Amino acid sequence: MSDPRVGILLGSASDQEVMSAGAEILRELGVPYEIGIYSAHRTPDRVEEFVSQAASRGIRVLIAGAGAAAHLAGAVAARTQLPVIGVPLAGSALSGLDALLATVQMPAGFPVATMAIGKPGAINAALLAAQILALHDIDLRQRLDAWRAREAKAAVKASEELSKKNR
Ligand code: RP5
Repeated sequence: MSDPRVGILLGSASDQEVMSAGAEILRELGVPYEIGIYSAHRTPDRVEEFVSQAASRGIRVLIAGAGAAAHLAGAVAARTQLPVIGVPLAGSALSGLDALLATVQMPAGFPVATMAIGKPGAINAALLAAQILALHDIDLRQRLDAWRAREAKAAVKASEELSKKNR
């Protein structure tokens, strides 16, 4: 794959399973990405290093997935003008509501585009990142169209099977 255009940051190794659903979508769409564990509290210097070099390395969108107090996306947004997409993750005693509020409630000035909690959020983050890149990439736009067409076809097929079973 060529140089990464999307950087996916995970707050912890425990976020891997859910966030890899987004990585899979980027792979399907042929969007080069890189993924790594960058904790805002355990390894803040590593976050700083990665984010400060991201734009000059060709990365155009950052996705940050974290759970619990979930300050990762905000910490990333504080350090870059690249668009930052936050994915709040469940797993804590509050099932992701804590992460949702921490991610979505950024004070004015440092936007984080916040997705749904968990796997749907990870998938939508990848699709939104691809859509941002597709603004300047007609081939990617076509691959996104094809992706949506496949989704529509699968929904119609599921509906037909459901009708058949209930005849
Ligand atoms: C957050 O706390 C991580 O993003 C993870 O979702 C949650 C729990 O992390 P671990 O204690 O499993 O490393 O920082």
